[in-house]
Amino acid sequence: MVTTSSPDALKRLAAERALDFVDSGMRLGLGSGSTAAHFVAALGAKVRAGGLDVVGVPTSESTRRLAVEHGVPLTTLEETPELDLTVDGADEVDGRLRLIKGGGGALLREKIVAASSGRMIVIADRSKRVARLGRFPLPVEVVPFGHPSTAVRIARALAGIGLPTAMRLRQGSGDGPYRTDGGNLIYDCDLGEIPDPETLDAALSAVPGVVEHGLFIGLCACAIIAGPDGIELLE
Ligand code: ABF
Repeated sequence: MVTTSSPDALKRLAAERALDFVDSGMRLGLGSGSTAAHFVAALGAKVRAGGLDVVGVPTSESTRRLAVEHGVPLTTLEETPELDLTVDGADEVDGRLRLIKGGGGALLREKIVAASSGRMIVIADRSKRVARLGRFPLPVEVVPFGHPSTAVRIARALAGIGLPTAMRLRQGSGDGPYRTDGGNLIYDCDLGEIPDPETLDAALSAVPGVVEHGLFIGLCACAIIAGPDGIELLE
């Protein structure tokens, strides 16, 4: 039975609240994952009812399909390089609105779309709110070329700032490794706790072969966190 405190009901609650931040004429970034899917569905319902004139840039192929299904008009960053607002989920959110994202594998497009937006709002249930980032394995997206060698250099970069070096190449649902929408691979890093996300951000970004990582710092302006006792807005 779905109650108002089931994780999915809380995700829907946060997603529906995000509609309050959407105005007609906006160019939107559409996030990925189950929370963002609730937002796309709610947005589509409002568009179809004739109450909202917006265009969206999806952050993944699955969100693109969902947006089409729900009647959300789409554009691309090629046609529309600057967006007004992105609404997306997250795997972890700390009190300074720093995020871990990429559990769903869409981190590269999610970061490009968020960075192209005037504002990014994260929607999440309370389980995503953490005091310190890092319990969720940090996804690091790498190009396939020479990836075991890139993994060695990621481990060195982690060790260089005193972090654990355990990581796993993400596996796909069939044979072989998981492939992102861009055809890249993901290493999930078990860091436990990240004392200094900014230093880690810089260290990972400096590794040749790393395309992107799941730390989102300075991108999120507001988080809508839904818990059994109501909604908390972090700004
Ligand atoms: C996307 O979906 C990702 O960045 C994150 O990994 C995931 C969150 O998933 P869910 O909303 O399904 O919990 O936002």
